[in-house]
Amino acid sequence: MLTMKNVIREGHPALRKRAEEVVIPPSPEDQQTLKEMMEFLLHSQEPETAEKYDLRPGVGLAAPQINVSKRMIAVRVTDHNDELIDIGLYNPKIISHSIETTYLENGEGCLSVDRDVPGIVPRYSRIKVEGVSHEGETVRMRLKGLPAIVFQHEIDHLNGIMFYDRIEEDDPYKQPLPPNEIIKRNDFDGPFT
Ligand code: LHY
Ligand code: NI
Repeated sequence: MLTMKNVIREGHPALRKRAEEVVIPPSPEDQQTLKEMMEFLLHSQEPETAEKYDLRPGVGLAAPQINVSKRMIAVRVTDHNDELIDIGLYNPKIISHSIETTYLENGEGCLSVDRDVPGIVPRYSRIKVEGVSHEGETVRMRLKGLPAIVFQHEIDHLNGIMFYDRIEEDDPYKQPLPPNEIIKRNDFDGPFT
């Protein structure tokens, strides 16, 4: 079982690498890794399990964060219709995106970052992601709101990008252009409300 001990922290070089494509069909080893990543998110969102194993609640995890430099992500987040998006993807890719940008009002955090980094992290409001599901099928997903932000955060990890790289250094609260919507995390259910 994965715990916070398996999550590498900022400063570790693996977080700055471009992760390798996963060969499809995925090997049993890659399948096991992705399964454990999905289980980690589930455990982190169950209060008793999270307390027992001292897990930080999470809605997304990328393989490089457990020191596996491969293009795999797990996401477990509730959308604006209260529908659970619970998915593991190999080789996820943003195939199109809105011009409109968005950001989380209270900023972003990261399971690999043990400090608060305040500021606006501009993200696309809407994205289309293509990838290969845990079941081995090519899937395309249209995402907006918090799920769109989480997928962008996780896909960034596959490219060695940390959320704070996107914060304007000399003016962290500078409003991004063009006009954007602001998302309050508590507009959503889940571990953060
Ligand atoms: N997990 C963060 C988490 O709290 C993802 C996240 C995304 C936080 C967007 C805030 C905004 O679940 C990770 O750091 N995964 O990489
Ligand atoms: Ni992160």
